[in-house]
Amino acid sequence: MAAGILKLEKIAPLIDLVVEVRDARLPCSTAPARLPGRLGAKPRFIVLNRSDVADPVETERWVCSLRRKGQTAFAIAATRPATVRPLRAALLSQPARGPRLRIAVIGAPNTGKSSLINALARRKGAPAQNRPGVTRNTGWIVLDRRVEMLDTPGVLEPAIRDARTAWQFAVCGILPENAFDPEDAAMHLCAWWQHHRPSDAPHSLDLESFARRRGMLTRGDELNRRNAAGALLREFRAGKLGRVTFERVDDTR
Ligand SMILES: Nc1nc2c(ncn2[C@@H]2O[C@H](COP(=O)(O)OP(=O)(O)OP(=O)(O)O)[C@@H](O)[C@H]2O)c(=O)[nH]1
Ligand SMILES: [Mg+2]
Repeated sequence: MAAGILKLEKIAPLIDLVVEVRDARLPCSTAPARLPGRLGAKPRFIVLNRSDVADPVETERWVCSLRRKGQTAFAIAATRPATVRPLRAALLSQPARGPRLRIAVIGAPNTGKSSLINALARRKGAPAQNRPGVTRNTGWIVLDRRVEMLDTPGVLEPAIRDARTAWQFAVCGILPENAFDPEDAAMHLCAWWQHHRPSDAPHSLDLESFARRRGMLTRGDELNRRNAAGALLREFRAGKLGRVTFERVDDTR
């Protein structure tokens, strides 16, 4: 991790612009606490990714709020290339200091940095997988004749300020799977769901009825809580339980 941050510091002088990728479900706490070295002083675009699984009204509010504060912000879903077009056009119109505009894509683990680069470059140049820690090295990827992008590993781990942020990181897939107990994370999500579930979510959420609906109970009506928790987290992450934003603009004012 420290070595990764050192690398970011070293590449800072080469960079014209930083694209900071955050999770649209946690737009506040997935912001890196501090950008290393001179990267913090570069022009920056803030990108709220995974907007396809976040509450669309909240995402719109976040983008407006960031723009009102003078920041350049976009909501995208890197896995849906059409949503990336306005960001791509804005990047291509940015001035470069040298023959090519050099952009670093940074952010927390598993927020979709490599997927974004692939969507912008319109090809699969950067390895992307659904677990944190996939990108291990930095690497340049050409976006067009005069723009290149640097994929970076998710070394800028955001601060886990409290127990709530910890379980929300766990359910959003930002923590490695071996860093939390899935049953515990699922229980927290079920408790949160009681008061905050999306208006179009048909059911309240508890492990047992979830497992029953999915036919996951054994013949003796026994619940394998670990398996049920794993399935529940997978469905949540894929947006199948509803589109959820944990951090609302109004809560952070
Ligand atoms: N639903 C949804 N999934 C996404 C989106 N963007 C990325 N993903 C998925 O999220 C997973 C992680 O994406 P990556 O692009 O590897 O994330 P990363 O930030 O590069 O991850 P590290 O390199 O490990 O830090 C992949 O399975 C992607 O398909 C999105 O906008 N919506
Ligand atoms: Mg990556």
